[in-house]
Amino acid sequence: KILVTGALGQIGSELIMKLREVYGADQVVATDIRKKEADPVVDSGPFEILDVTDGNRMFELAKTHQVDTIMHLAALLSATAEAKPLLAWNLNMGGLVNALEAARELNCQFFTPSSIGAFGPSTPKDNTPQDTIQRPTTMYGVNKVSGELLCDYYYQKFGVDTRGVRFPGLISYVAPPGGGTTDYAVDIYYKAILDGAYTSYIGKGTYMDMMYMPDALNAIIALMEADPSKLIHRNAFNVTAMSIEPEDVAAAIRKHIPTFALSYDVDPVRQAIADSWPNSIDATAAMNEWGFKAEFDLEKMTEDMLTKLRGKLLQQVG
Ligand code: VAH
Repeated sequence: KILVTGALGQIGSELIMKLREVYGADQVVATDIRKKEADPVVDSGPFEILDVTDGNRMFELAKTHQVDTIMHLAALLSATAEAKPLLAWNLNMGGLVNALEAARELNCQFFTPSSIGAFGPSTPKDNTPQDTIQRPTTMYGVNKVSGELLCDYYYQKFGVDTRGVRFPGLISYVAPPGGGTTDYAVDIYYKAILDGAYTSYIGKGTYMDMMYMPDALNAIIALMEADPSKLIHRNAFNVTAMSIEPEDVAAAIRKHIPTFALSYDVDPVRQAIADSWPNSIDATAAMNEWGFKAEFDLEKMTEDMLTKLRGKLLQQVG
């Protein structure tokens, strides 16, 4: 059985449905700080209210449901964390240590995502290696590097089977992301359909790694099911599907919406975060150690995003 925190977030809202499809609805306990009415995550299987800073309740829920795996997703993303750094430290690190302690005490396998945000300005920017300098200059990045080290510590010191990936920007159409830097690459698709135009807060020529959500979900399952004897690394593997900048996304959209117009109104805060991150990362270790493979490139992702969003948005517009 799997307990997932942050089940109503951008990753959680799709990971829950995927895990329930693969392992059975009753095998996946979704938790989040609040309950959403008439939400597929809440209605398709076990759901519990959990504030991850409450270690006792985390332990009690994991024990009661007799879970053998904890997937810890609840966290504040980069832009929000930069606006509220102390809250981010307390929630991101307090939640993580609570989840790791529950996994240690109950002998659970453990997953939590790191991010390309775990790299900083002194990290090699192009084809960033798996093992390299990590001196991030954002609170989110400090949280992610600390989290990688803490998860490796729990593996080395206590034998907890911790595994993680450094996610690039994730693009999806189910739950709108909240408070990220890469979210321009999600917003652009929504606005392409609703307005035929988008004003990007990330500047022209700003390359970042991205991945379509279906590839992210498959990566989590592939890593967690991988043969542990083959894992040289654990926390956390570089994974990516593409390195793109706003103009690339606009060009892909124009293949479907020829009149799509992209303009810029750069947000200095999120631009500074993006500029401190790699342009492209190297995912060779993930490919070699557990067969990571992304199926969606920019063209394929754009086609699927626009198709799925048209259905979703025009249904809402009625
Ligand atoms: C963010 N979407 O922008 C997240 C992610 C690599 C980006 O960490 O903060």
